[in-house]
Amino acid sequence: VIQPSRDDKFSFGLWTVGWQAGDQFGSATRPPLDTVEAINALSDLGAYGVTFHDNDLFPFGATATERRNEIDRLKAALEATGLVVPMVTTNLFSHPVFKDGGFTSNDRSVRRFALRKVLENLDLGAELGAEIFVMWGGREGSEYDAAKDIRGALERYREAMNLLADYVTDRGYNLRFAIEPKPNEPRGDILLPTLGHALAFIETLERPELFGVNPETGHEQMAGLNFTHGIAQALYQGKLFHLDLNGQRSIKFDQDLVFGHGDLQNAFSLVDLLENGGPQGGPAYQGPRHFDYKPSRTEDINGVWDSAAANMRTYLLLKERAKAFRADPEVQAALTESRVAEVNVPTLNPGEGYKELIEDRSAYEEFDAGAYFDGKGFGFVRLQQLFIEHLLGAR
Ligand code: GLT
Ligand code: MN
Ligand code: MN
Ligand code: MN
Repeated sequence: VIQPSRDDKFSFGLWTVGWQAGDQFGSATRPPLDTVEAINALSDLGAYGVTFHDNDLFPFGATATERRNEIDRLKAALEATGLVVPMVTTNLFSHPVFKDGGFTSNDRSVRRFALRKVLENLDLGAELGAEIFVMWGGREGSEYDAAKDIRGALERYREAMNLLADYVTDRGYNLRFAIEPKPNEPRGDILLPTLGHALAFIETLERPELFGVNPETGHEQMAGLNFTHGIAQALYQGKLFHLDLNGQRSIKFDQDLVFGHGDLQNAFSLVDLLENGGPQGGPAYQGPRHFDYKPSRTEDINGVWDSAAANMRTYLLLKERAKAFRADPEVQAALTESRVAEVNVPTLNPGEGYKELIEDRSAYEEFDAGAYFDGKGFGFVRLQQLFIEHLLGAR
């Protein structure tokens, strides 16, 4: 039986199950969902954590008393269920004041306001024991090239990140930042549009060690990129601080489907990487398996919980399938045939440099490129068919 448990570390944003399903073309189809009800239901389904924006919990402009009241209700629900808050984030996109961005608005007073809003939310994250602070800059960008000085905006982004890093360091908070890239929507073009842009930007910061990425499946796929490859690079660079799992079918608006309901093959290779890609074949990532999806507009509250359960169930099914894939002797033979492990062998011999390489006649003068490739393939298609057959449960 497939039954999610706390050990699986599944977490959900309150804004996911709580989404009322309004869109650009129509009003909401679901009533608001209370925080405590959401936490109880997610706990019953087997999740271990919840995440939220400040304004998922209390409205923009809430008084100190209203804010405290909602935080206390949240804390009581966490205590009653045993759920934790692994990550917190700030809403710098819903209120009209952020229409040209928070950290990078052309209006300096908006930028100062945004920074204060985030500082206050860092205190809340620390109070709740969160270890990751996500920053999705959905409004940081532009529609028109002449309207935004991109280098100036990146400099302001950097100024903001450096200030926030100073704050958590001085306060002694156990918080690290995860930048969430997205190519577009709501802005025509968003700054730090892909995981690669974010990784490069992080290296310009004063405390780069405090910054990593929070890649979202659909966001990379909206840019036509391979999510599994991106996650592998983030892991390779020690920067996978958190991740947003969901589903997306090709390059189009952000669909936020259930995990696996988009590119299923990519979801399978991702779970295989996360669960079996570690140095000894174990998990390559130990953090929360966080779902950032939107229960479709067609669904009522039962559909909301069905879809929440579907995310976890699909993940666990793929984990089971990935284990079977790895254990299959035919797969192991195909991996050997395809020389998949050979890429881990350094290209140069120990101590070898370009001088020795140039002296090695077998590497070049005597290397028979024609004979080597004549009639000999890598067998990747056979390997891929085995991958598909395991995914289909046919083996
Ligand atoms: C918003 C966005 C998500 C981000 C959230 C974090 S907010 O729903 O579409 O991808 O992860 O700010
Ligand atoms: Mn999304
Ligand atoms: Mn997201
Ligand atoms: Mn989203």
